[in-house]
Amino acid sequence: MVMGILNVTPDSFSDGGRFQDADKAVARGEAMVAEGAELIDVGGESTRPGAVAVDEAEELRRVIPVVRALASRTRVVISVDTRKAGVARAALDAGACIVNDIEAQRTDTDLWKAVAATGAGYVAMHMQGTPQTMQTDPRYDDVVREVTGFFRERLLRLESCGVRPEQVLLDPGIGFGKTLDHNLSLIRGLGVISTLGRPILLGVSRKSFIGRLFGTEPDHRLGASLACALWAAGSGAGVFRVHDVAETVQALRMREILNQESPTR
Ligand code: 8Y7
Repeated sequence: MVMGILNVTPDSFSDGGRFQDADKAVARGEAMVAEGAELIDVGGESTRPGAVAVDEAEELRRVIPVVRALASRTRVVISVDTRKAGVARAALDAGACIVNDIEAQRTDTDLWKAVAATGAGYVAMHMQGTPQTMQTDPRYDDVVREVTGFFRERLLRLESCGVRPEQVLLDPGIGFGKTLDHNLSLIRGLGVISTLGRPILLGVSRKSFIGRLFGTEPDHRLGASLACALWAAGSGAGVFRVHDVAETVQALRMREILNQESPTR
């Protein structure tokens, strides 16, 4: 499945400032649905390395009108990308049904209680550190083992807060407190994470590790983004969080066709 990225932030790195206005954001969301996105991830806080924090009132102001409009105008599954329990609650109330939590290493359980109370989906993303500091010298002994262990422990802790494993998707958090080699190891190691038995969500689209490999700006990283998605689809990733919806849908569909043994048409 393809999850389209809908940033409603003035400072997001690849479509920064273009969809600040709620109407434009909704139109972009509808366009991604037309391109084949089965999920839309709406986010009002930039989490690129070094980005400044957004207060709750501002995040609500950005996100809620867009969630509400998309929920009333489309049947797409809406995910809210937030670290704040208050924003998660309001978005679930406005029609979202998944919380995308880049801070699944959290210690406060408020957001989990909202997920438990509503039965919503929950993306547990691994991050080492915080967006402000995560790219300063991230370290692991064995990144695949550590991230897998983190998920195993989180699933138990989530369950003790009333969030059933069936509600949870796992995401290794490419670029969140990881070097280039850590990112590559995690993509290569998705098969290990998938032994936990939960769906895997992967976000590689236009990320800076691709820029490091090929020396290209974000809007020239599509080839490698697609290659990662296809490769990952073969080792257990089931949901792809992307900017380029039509291209990713087409690539994944082509892979499916080639994997079928009998002729399709
Ligand atoms: C991811 C994400 C971002 C990701 C999940 C970007 C919000 C940076 N990346 N959420 N968010 N997984 N679950 O490049 O990889 O889109 S923001």
